[in-house]
Amino acid sequence: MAFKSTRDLTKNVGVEDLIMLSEVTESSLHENLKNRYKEGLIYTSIGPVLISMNPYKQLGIYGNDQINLYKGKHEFEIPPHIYSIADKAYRALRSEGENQCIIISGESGAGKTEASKYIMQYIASITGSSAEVERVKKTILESNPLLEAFGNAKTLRNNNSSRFGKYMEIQFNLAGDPEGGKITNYLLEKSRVINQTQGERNFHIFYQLLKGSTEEEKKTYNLLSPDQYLYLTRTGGNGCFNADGIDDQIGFKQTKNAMKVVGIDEPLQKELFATLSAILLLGNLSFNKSTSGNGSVISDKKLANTIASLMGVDSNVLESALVSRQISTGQGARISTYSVPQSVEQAMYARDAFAKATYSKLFDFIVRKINQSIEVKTIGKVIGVLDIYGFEIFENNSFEQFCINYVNETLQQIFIDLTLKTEQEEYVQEGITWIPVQYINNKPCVDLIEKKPIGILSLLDEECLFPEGNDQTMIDKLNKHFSNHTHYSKVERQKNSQFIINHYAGKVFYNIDGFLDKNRDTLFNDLVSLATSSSCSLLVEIFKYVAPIEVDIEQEKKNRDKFSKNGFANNAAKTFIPTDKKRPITAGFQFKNQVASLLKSLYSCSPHYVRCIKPNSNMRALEWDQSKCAEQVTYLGLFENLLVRRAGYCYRQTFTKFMRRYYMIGKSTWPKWSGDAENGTKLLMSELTQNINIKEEIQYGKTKIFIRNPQPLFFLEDKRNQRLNDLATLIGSVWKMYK
Ligand code: AOV
Ligand code: MG
Repeated sequence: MAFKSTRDLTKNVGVEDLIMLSEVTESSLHENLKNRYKEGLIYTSIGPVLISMNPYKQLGIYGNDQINLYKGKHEFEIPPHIYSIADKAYRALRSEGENQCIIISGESGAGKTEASKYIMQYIASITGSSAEVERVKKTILESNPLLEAFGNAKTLRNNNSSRFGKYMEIQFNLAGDPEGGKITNYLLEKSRVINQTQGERNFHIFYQLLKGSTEEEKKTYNLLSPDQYLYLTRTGGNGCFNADGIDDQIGFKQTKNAMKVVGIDEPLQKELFATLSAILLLGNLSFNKSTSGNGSVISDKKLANTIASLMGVDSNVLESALVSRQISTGQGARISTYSVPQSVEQAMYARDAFAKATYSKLFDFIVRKINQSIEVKTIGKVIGVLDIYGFEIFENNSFEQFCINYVNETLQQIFIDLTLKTEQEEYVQEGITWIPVQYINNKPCVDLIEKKPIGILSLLDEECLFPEGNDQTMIDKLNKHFSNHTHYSKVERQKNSQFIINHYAGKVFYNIDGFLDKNRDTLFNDLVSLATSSSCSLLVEIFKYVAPIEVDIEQEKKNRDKFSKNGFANNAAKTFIPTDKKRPITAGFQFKNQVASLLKSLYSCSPHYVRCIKPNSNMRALEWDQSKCAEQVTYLGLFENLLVRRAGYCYRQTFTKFMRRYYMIGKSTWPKWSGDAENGTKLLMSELTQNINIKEEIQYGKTKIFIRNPQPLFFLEDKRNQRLNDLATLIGSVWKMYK
């Protein structure tokens, strides 16, 4: 059986739980992980935290056989596995009746999305099978390929990289079966629609559509070949159309099938594909300087007609929405509107903004469709699985990396907070004495980013409201406010367009270029009206939809008062804070709200952690790059995690379960202990510790025994094995006697 061989191997290859390391050093931690990884043992734990190392090959460790092995088992009975975490969360949900969340973190390509899929697969296969439960499970599972088609892309780091964050909650009924769920998506990297780094691709769906469509579909949607689109080839004419391990034609079939499952029927699919085609064609639309005045005109009217007909809009209206802008002045009855011609650059900007907005609104729409089909009206307990883009340090880090790293910073804070908090709370509850462990607190860094009114995001919003605000004024402001901040550094260079944040995971140089623009996220009203005038119901729907955002006006007003009293940026205070809900919502503001509400959900759950490691940058099977791994071990805080776990008590178990396992090794508790489990445990331990001096290693809580170091545990386990062997020999000889 696969499981047996896994366990046998682990006996020789390091320890399954790092708390069992006899020598607690960083190098022994690395050595242990490395040796296990090389043997294909990709899972190791630190107490309740699961470390998962990407093997970059199929190991045959997932599937029904393994699922059955892990079903209902406690983690100490069985080697660490992603199924074990899933099972633990599910068991806790049922036995404790509390919401659970599984937080998966790690850098790009470390295996987060794969892990989240195994968790879903596990939950789906251990739960019931009424027709409705089956439908819900199928929808949840099929939402994956669909969201991956629209939200994943080949990057230099991962051929199937998630370019959005996802929190998937599954709600269970009283029988413990999934009755529905909800997906929350975070900040899609929509800039990818119009441009990609060399060697990367646009979102998978575009290639699926272009390669997987029938001849007839190609005609219907006016599809070209991938090399004919500027949005797919802008990177120096060196477009990348294929991704190893990804079959776009099969992908297209799966996407269509998944659409059907989540309730996107064929007519709607057609509108969707036509819109995707229009987005791609928009990129080919170019503009000329108009002969009269300083405006611009579309160069290729035929192309404009094709796009307009795919989008169900009037071609002239499309042109005027791109090459001119309506501006309103005055108030009430005296409002007057006039049209401002746009330069060629401005028209191109509007075109790209329109393509990006349409795509990201489509993505949100798909998430809404999935949610509608698994929506539940009742309130039940949930398991949430968080699979969010990992920490990113690129050569050129922009607003997207800033947001991604900000959310990772807050997740790290939760990890520190909750791993230590739960630990400490348990000691208090059980009445155990212990010395609190010091740890690095990254709250100041989170504050630097999100604190109101003087945090980077607030200052950015403020700068976006000044008509004369630009990237340069922004960086001056940052340097002025934060030059003494421990997590901020100024870059003294001739160009001065960068700033540095000292994140928990390392120093990141951010390039300010484009920050204001991306934060403003402007889409001129002309384009919104154009889309809502469409005869295509999909376009109308996605552009009409306004996401509900909780704006805490009262809190903001208070901040404004404090803000003006302190005398900071007084003239900003007049415009900065909304007096009604009409303030333009910036991308940063929206993201910050989403992060806040995510944190609120996570804090209300019992957390489980999966820390993913990417062992090499070449995506090569079972190859271990020492310095890369060491880097990740450091910033995932694994060694610290281990120290905390060790500084406390590495083993804790209820008296009852302890007795169930070890009663056989005590003189007075063998062959049967019928007394109270607490007394039994104490009696057993006092017998065993008569000769060895480990008394100070043990504490008795109210319901549990705590053991500080693993040595006594090894001792207990040895004794138990000895006893089992003796018994086996005894039974064997009795058996022989009878034969
Ligand atoms: P990520 O989600 O952490 O990156 P993925 O889960 O997409 O990373 O994993 C990247 C690739 O590694 C997958 O496509 C698989 O080929 C391989 N892989 C990961 N986990 C396993 C596993 N357990 N067994 C076999 N192969 C695996 V990102 O979304 O880029 O942050 O943004
Ligand atoms: Mg991913």
